[in-house]
Amino acid sequence: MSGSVTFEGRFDAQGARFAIVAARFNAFVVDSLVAGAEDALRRHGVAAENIAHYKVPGAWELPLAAKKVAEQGNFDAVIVLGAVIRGGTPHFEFVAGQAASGLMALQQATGIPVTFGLLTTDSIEQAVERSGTKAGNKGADAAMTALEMVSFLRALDGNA
Ligand code: INI
Repeated sequence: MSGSVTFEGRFDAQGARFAIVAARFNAFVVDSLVAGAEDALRRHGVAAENIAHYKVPGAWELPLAAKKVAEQGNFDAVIVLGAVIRGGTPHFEFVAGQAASGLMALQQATGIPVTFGLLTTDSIEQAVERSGTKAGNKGADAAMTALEMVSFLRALDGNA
């Protein structure tokens, strides 16, 4: 008996509300991430009315949109979904890098889980693989992480 205590989340967050903020750019991939996220939440007991969807043009717009949504105070977690696919110019690095750092800064500033379902891939094939084919669905993964983090924060607060 070590007497130690482990705080850990479960995939269960009764009554929690989730925002799914998604980019429209590369919609053929992102729509599958959104569907995967919604499906994961619903199959883990989240009611449809506790899930709200938001869409913005591209990954660059995700941090601002997620910030405004988080600041409304209506959600326990924000799930951010998009796909930045490398092209022949440095554009990819700017968009993906700034989106990632904006989202991390947002999570730290608000204390609300902001999960990172933004694919950053070298090819369209890699993006397709991660949006519901052979490498799983990163939208579903981001949703599961949101669920676990809400539960984790509740455990820390003594409300689990
Ligand atoms: N936005 C994406 O979400 N994915 C991309 O791959 C992408 N590329 O490659 O350009 C992209 N660009 C658009 C960007 O996010 C903004 O919407 C645009 O620059 C206007 O601010």
